[in-house]
Amino acid sequence: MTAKPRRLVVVSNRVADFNAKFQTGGLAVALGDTLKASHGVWFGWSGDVTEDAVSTAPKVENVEGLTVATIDLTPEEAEGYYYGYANRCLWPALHYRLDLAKGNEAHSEIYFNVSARFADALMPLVGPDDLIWVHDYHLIPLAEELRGRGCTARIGFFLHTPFPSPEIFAAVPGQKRLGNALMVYDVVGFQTCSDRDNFRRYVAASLDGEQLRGDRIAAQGETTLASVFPIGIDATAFRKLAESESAKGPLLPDLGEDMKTIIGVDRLDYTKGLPERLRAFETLLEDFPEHRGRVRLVQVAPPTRETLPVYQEIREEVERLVGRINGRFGDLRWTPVTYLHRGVPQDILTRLYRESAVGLVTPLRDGMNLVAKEYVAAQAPQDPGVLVLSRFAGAAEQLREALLINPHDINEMARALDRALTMPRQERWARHNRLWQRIETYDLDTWRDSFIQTFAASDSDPVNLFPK
Ligand code: GDG
Repeated sequence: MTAKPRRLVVVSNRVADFNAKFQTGGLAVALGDTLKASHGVWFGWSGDVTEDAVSTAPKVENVEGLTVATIDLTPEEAEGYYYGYANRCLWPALHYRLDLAKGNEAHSEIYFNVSARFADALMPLVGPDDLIWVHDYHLIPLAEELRGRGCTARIGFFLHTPFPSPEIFAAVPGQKRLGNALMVYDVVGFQTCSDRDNFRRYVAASLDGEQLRGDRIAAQGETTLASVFPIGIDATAFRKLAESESAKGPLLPDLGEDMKTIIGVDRLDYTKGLPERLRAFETLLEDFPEHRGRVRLVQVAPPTRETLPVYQEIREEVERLVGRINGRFGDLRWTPVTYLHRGVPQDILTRLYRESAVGLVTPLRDGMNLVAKEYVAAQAPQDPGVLVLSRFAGAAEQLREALLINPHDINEMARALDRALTMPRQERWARHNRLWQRIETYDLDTWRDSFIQTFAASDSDPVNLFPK
């Protein structure tokens, strides 16, 4: 049986920057290569804000066979859709922070209208045999808008964030419209079983839906497939990079053989549990004085969404805690916390992971958390470090051999840090081995391919994204 040639069309809030000297985002690499090979399309917001955005045609460029199409947003759209409903209402609510979720009807109207604008611009670029893959919470209404314009292509959606418990989602302003819009997709993909189950329960409770066979659910006259596709990393490439980088010698200043490093890498977002992490490190130094002068925390925290006040507040809190710990415990030789409020290049990051005895990942909620996987992949297999991981990161469903902690329990975290810093090599090795196997098996290619195959599953033909 010959496979029907298919083209992949990826839609996300922003498109990858293909003019950048090197790609840092894993998604850009994984999807970029597939898109180039299938002569696909990547569509999204250019990142530019212009007064006449609505009347301007999309910018279309060709990058090695891939069509990159972008539109600008007006200042009102950027404010209402991106900074407003998406990041001030949906992002906190999806991470269980209803206290921070600011409902604003004007913003949610603009959010829905931006999906309509995306659909207008996308329609001339897509055909009936395309697979349209929409990413993340910014664009939930897109399938509904495309269908309303007569689009018959298959449309799938992947949520990179958690899907919260139904009681939380039911409290999101505009939730019914969102829930109904999700049901229009042919496939709705989640990071974890718990996210999928939350969605199922929400559909049953709030949309009078029902579960059909397997992952298929029905509500409001629509049926969709709600399935789990845990996102991964390019584990082999990461391990290779870490090996070649570590051959360059140590990156961190040599403070003697006894000095161990704990590494944290996170956008400076309130979901990542940074204050809790710093308090746990402080408690470690308080309750386990034997570690004083023998451990340092290196925290890389690049800025994100800085114009929103809640992000300015979290930055101030983090900086206050770093100053307090360093002032309280540091001496002329030893600075307990090294804090970088900026991004570092990929090669440096990989070396930092490799040189650190502990990877500390403490989100209060996280869709998956790729840093956890990258830390594991970067370890020297014979003498690996220990991953300390929040139970509330999606990654905890897969990475069960990490030291799993509750980031709200500062003392438990401090004890886990002590255990990680003193863990015998045999146990480190055994845990790492299992973690590595899972990361290598469920890598980025597996994620992409399993989504794409499921997505086209109702076709009798196998999918062929690479026509001759
Ligand atoms: C969302 C979801 C989900 C960070 N700092 C630097 C740097 N990074 C890279 C990391 C990692 C990526 O950014 C962050 O990914 P995470 O998964 O940890 O978190 P989010 O940004 O919140 O991502 C999340 C993800 O989407 C994918 O579905 O896992 O739950 O929230 O790759 O390495 N990279 C470099 N320098 C830095 O300073 N080079």
